[in-house]
Amino acid sequence: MSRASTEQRARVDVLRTADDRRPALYEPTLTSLHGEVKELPSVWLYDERGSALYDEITRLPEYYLPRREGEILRVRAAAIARRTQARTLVELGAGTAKNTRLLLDALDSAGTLERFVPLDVSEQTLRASAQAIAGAYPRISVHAVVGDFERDLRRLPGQGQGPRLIAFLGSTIGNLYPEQRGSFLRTLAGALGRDDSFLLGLDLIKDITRLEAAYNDSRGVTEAFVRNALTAVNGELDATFDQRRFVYEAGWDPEHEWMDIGLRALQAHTVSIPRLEIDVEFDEDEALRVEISSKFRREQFELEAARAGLRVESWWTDRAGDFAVALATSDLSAGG
Ligand code: AVI
Repeated sequence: MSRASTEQRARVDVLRTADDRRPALYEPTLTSLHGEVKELPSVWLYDERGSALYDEITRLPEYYLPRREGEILRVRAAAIARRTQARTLVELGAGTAKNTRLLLDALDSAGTLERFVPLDVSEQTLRASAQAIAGAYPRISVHAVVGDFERDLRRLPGQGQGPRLIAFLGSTIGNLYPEQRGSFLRTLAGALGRDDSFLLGLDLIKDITRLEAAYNDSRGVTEAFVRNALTAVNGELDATFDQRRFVYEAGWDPEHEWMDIGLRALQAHTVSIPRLEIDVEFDEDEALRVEISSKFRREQFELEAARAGLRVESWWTDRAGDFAVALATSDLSAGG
């Protein structure tokens, strides 16, 4: 396959540029820094450097999630391809799309797949992975979308062109607060057509030591990933966050059943954020949350999905029972 034809088959639509997204971030940043627990919206994690660090996280020995998900997909991908007959594979929050290749392989071998639609906020990462996938799968076209999976679900290519499989892998859904997650699942149920399916990766509740180890790796890559959010805010908003005044912290919250991930102020101090026209005062030991990562139980998740209008048709786990992949359809689609 020549270089030109690979490029022709890899189109990238930019629904939201970094410049569009930035002002939309100011308001939530302001609000979350004034919450009961101070917080930075987790989107600050995913600039180009953050996306590269996350990619590194997925290869860490402690971070079992992608390997467990891969184990499930290797066994189930052919059945998923048979069941869904997908002509379009959409991947939400695509990043570097590694486990997606298992789905692409199966759908490509089944002969149904015509297009791959990865959606991600990081344009650079998306462009690179769109090119790589177009090169590796000569029979399909790649129509990448730079956008936001919470807001752009109804604007995706492939609608009305046969069955779509919408995949949301890696347990990224765990990074949404329960309320946000509910509204995402409802929007998704409304966006699925009667022939469409939804494939979701979910990290399951397990031994706390292992959960905490996954977010406190020995090489400090997760810490660098989280600290990068401060660097991003300093760069974009002229803020004065001083890394030396914070210690990294990621621990299990048993009440909410999520990993609470962020930084803690080592001493009382004030951070200025000129672009938001605020000064933020930190007490000694005060937390600054940067992300939550919820972990799931089957029964509870199925109820939550049902409330949103999704029917979980299959639930597969890896041999150790660490991770689940769920295949769902919508009860809301016409005739569904
Ligand atoms: C993207 N997401 C599923 C990751 C997680 O495990 O919640 C983000 C992450 N944060 C720290 N390590 C990985």
